Amino acid sequence: MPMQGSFQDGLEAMIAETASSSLSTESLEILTNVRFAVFGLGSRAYPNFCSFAHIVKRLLKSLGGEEIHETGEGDELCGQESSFNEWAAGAFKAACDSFGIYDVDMKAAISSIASSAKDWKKGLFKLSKTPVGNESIPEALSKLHRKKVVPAKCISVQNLQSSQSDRVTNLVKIDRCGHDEIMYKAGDHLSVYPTNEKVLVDALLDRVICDVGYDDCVTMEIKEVDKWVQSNKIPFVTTLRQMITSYLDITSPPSPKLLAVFSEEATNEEEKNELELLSTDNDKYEDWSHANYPNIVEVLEKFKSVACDVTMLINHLPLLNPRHYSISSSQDLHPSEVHVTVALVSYEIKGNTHNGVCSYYLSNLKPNDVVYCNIRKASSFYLPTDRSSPVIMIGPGTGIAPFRSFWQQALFEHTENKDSVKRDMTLYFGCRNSKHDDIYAKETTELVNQKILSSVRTAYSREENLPKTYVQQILHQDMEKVGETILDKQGHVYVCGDVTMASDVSKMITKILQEYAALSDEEAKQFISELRTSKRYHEDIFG
Ligand code: 2AM
Repeated sequence: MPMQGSFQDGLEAMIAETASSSLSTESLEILTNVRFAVFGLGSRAYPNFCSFAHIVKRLLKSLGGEEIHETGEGDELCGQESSFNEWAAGAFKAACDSFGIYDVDMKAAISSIASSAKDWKKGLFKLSKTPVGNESIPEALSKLHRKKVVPAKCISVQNLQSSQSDRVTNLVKIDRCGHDEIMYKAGDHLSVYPTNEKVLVDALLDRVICDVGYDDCVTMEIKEVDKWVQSNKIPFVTTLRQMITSYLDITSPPSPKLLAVFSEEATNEEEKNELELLSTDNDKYEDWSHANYPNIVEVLEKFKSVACDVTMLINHLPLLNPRHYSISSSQDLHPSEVHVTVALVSYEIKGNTHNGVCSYYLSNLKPNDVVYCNIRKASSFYLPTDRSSPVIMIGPGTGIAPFRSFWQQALFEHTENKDSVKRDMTLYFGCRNSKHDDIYAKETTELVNQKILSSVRTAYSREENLPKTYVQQILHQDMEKVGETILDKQGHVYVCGDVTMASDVSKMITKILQEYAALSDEEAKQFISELRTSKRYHEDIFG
């Protein structure tokens, strides 16, 4: 999204301040006068694509550093891996030139830098059976993700949409089981470590070549010169079934690098050539992976002649990452629980059903099932500490999720001390239809009656006999109140939901400020930029 100078500057100042304040004096000293190159990761669907990388670059330059290779950008929506490979090759060459290193095998070195996986060759990796018992799942997840993961328990899963709706949104209640790692504040995220669908796991196990049993305790080893050592990829004892169920991502489309290995291992010439083309032609790869979003099982089903050694797969598959959900409960109100609101993702591509890994996993949980989780802290998406600051919450669809934690928190505050200042909280919600997906209508009506919520304004986009309405139109209808809250009462604005909605809402608030206070377009944008910098305009956005 093109950014206005003023807004960009405000944002940069904020991120730069965070970056430098997070670095200790010693680390700043270490980073003085270094030769460096930066590569940023991000998604072009979001504003401020790769901003952080450019800010780090400027910070290092301001500390006297010399940038030896142009900053690279990797867009997760398109060609991230190939952008990185190209950048890494250039950065490595620049580093060799800069440090006067001439006697290196440039091609081999670049190929090993530009790949997260070690090159797989027959005989270089093996799975060894071991009498040692398996690592426990939370310990294993903690090692893989370098953050303590703990076992919680499912209390209930309740579909909030009507039974006639063709979509599912679940309220999932989880027992924290007393773990400190699941202590949270309203606004934080719950990170859930899901498992892959059993049908996919079984299909993959049936397809791979391996000489150990699926349920044998094994370690993955790699040959280094003349001895076998444990591979870093899965650095503990586990079973093949467990690896594929809990630790490896088997649903994202295979990377070009893995397709290149498949091409080498295909015995059918046509398949070999097609795989080679996909692995080397970035445009073809992007078209193919966007059109089909094929998982590894579908790819191996299509390319039947590929001899798929299981160690090759383990080496190349990415880790199964946790999914982060805005928390929908207040820990003060429910000390032993944490709730999330999750839309079930399920769609068909060319006759194949694809389910979202974690939404499907959560949807199928039964009471008492173990769920591995921890907390991801919000950067500033918290209720104002000053309870007299009015709050505007904007969250269509599952964007409403964190606001349930806010109103529960307000309810707790009021129950705890009836004389304390009551917050002024207005909710702007959007859904298709009052009958099917007005998911928290009953709860919020009750809270309005109790005067915990000042008002709830709902935009119905597909209501019978009513024009299509989005939250931003209702915000415009409420211009006086919105303008007054933001400009005159030092209020806070919270927006949660998808990136397009968040951008449309931000434009509408700019327009409202212009009309309410007779500001120019530039002045209104500048004002929003200041709101963000002063942490009065908060966004929790997902793709
Ligand atoms: P729609 O599906 O009818 O287009 C929750 O998803 C609600 O947000 C739905 O009512 C959806 O409407 C609506 N929505 C979709 N795009 C939006 C946007 N850009 N801004 C605001 N609301 C949007």
